[in-house]
Amino acid sequence: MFEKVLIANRGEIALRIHRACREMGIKTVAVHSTADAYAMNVRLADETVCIGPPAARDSYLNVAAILSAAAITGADAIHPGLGFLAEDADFAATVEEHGFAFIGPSAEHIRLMGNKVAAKEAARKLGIPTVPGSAGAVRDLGAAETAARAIGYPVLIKAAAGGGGRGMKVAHNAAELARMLPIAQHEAASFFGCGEVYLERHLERPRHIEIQILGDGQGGLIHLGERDCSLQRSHQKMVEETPSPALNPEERERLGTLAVTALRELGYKSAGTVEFLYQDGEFFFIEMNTRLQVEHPITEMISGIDIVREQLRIAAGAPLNYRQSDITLCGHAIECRINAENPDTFLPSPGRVTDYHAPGGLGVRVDSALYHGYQVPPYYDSLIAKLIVHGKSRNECLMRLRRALEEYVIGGIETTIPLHQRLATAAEFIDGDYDVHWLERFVGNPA
Ligand code: MV4
Repeated sequence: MFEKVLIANRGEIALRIHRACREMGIKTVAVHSTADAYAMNVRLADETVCIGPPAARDSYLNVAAILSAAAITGADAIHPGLGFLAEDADFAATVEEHGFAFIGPSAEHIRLMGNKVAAKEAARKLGIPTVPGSAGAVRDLGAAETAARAIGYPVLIKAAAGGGGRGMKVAHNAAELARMLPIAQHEAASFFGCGEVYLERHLERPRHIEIQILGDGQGGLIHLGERDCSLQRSHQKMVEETPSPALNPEERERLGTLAVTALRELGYKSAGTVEFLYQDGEFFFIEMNTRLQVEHPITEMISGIDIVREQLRIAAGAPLNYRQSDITLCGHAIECRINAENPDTFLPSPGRVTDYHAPGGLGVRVDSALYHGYQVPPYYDSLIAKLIVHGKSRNECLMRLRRALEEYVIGGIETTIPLHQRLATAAEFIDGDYDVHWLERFVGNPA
């Protein structure tokens, strides 16, 4: 096992990774920007290295500074966390070239899944159903019109280098396609540095269901069930739950077997998530995330498996300790993402935390690097805490969630806790009756 791991991230996820390392007797190195000098993950780390000014491109995305910090501290391995460099194939390759272990999948698999056209083609070849769409990227309007006629309108234009929904456009007919294609291509080029776009049939009211995978790259590969991540606004997930209230046991089994068979054939290593749209009893692959995800704790709560610990073991060359038949998914879990934002306008609300009291009790977990007196910096993502609750049934979980949200005190800044309180009593949420558009209607559009 590694002796010392450098955590190339910040905030709650850096703390989450630190916790797994400490439990395994691994020393940690926290790298941080000047804005994060007093962060909890930095305070707890065995060693710390300041890698630059607040702007992420000069610190958390500064590859030379991170590698230098790893060399100076004698780290064996680097965990990228999520966001920042976590899905940068060149970073993964560079880390290994410099003699450190990269705690994640192979650079080749990160690169494959980073291009959504290539990922979809790979998924199709591995027997995973995909959304009907163009055969790869569409070069010009002629090719796009031919593809759209075959798919049937409405179609969705997506960027090959995109993901997470940025830059998508719906076209309801040939005229809209002609108008939007050049805009989509131009936006793709400027947002993602690659102008390639592709078309898919537009599913109008899907749910977003994803499945958690763990592979050891040595033939061992299991899934830990699905997560329903349909509750999002502006492509930011707000609440996730597992199991999905939409699936019956047969559908769950079918999805699990599908994902496991495909990724075992690919020889996938580390934690990964296969994303599907689900509508009218059918699953369609859309993307794969080759990293730890924000919502991984709900899977940990129902599986009892520490996903970060498994990532560390796998990166150190250990085979998976579990077969699929060893995995029992137990009860129900829900995560609320708490952001330092005004709960009505969603405008960021950085500043000093003047009161802090986290909820506790049976079935309650809080993943957060907040503390009394902490100054939330204005430079980064506004996620400040994740409240995760577990219960024997979905109903027990919902009751516990309302109780925990009531206990949670974060003073001095605005947070989305009041919005979560409102959501936790909404009939459609209680009934599990929602698709990917429901939350946006529920919160209204403040913009
Ligand atoms: C779609 C879709 C409908 N039809 N693809 C948005 C995020 C990106 N990962 C995929 N997304 C979508 N792809 C087809 N063919 C609707 C969405 C979508 C969505 C998906 C998941 C979660 C929230 C969403 C919100 C709006 C649109």
